[in-house]
Amino acid sequence: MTSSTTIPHELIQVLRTAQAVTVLTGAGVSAESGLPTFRDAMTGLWSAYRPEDLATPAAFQRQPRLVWEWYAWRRSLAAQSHPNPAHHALVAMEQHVPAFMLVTQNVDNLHQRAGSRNVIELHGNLERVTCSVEHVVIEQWDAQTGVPPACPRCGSFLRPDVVWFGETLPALAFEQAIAATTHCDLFFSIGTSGVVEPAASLPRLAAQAGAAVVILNLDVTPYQRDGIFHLHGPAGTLLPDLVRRTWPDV
Ligand code: BJW
Repeated sequence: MTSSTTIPHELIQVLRTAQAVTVLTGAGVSAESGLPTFRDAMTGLWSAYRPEDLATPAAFQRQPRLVWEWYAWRRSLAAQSHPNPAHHALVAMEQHVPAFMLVTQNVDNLHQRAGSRNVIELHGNLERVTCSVEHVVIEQWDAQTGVPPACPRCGSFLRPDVVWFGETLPALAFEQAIAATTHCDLFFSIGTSGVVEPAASLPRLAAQAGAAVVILNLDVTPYQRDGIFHLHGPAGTLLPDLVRRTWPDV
């Protein structure tokens, strides 16, 4: 369809009449809140840290203290940040679309804090911790029991409730994401590099199921092909613009 930094009129028409919209988000949506992405060459987390040292079950087994402390730092960064205009625009979009689902890879909780209601967390949420053995969410624990702290039920290490490389995604969340992807008229992929599976396959799945697809990113992404709207620019500018032009009352 088109590749542009301005919003195509055709997209505004499609969004205005869509009955079901599904949005996949990645770290780029939170970049304008001051949170680092993963793969930016200069500022991305993986430019300073190796994923295999921090975001795998083997890393946690080898160096549980290091992994726990890295996630504690990330949790405090997220807690100090605020939702940006991209998060708020998605809240407004949800309020105007009959069936809306937000599928996020982000663990920073900013969509939820902005007020998005139908949110599927594909990669977990930094605000929760689980027992590393029993995998149950633990609400309260004693920080004096060590780093990482001990599970109050069984004494095993606690861990962040996020999905590391080599782990499967939460089954229900993934099923719901597939259903929302294959039953929408319009699918957005926003601020994600589209390299981490299985989330990376969702835009293709949506297109195969007949949805119009929008890829919104600062950069060129793997989905450069015909039949897709490409919006290049910051989500914090383009999304509010799209929402305002689609529903001028906003
Ligand atoms: C902006 C912007 C602005 C910036 N505006 N845009 C099939 C093929 C190959 C490999 C695999 C496969 N299936 C499974 C795998 C293995 C693996 C995988 O995908 N590896 C690839 C990297 C090769 N996947 C898994 O292991 C997954 N599990 C799984 O599939 O289980 C089944 C299975 C197991 C074992 C073997 C086979 C199958 C689990 C993946 C878990 C990912 N976890 C992480 C960490 C979460 C916790 C934490 O936060 O620490 O999730 S990794 C990290 O990447 C994080 C993110 O959610 C995820 C995606 O990153 P995202 O969001 O796309 O960020 P970036 O930085 O990559 O991109 C940001 C984008 O924003 C850029 O494009 C910018 O341009 C843009 N941007 N500012 C608009 N203002």
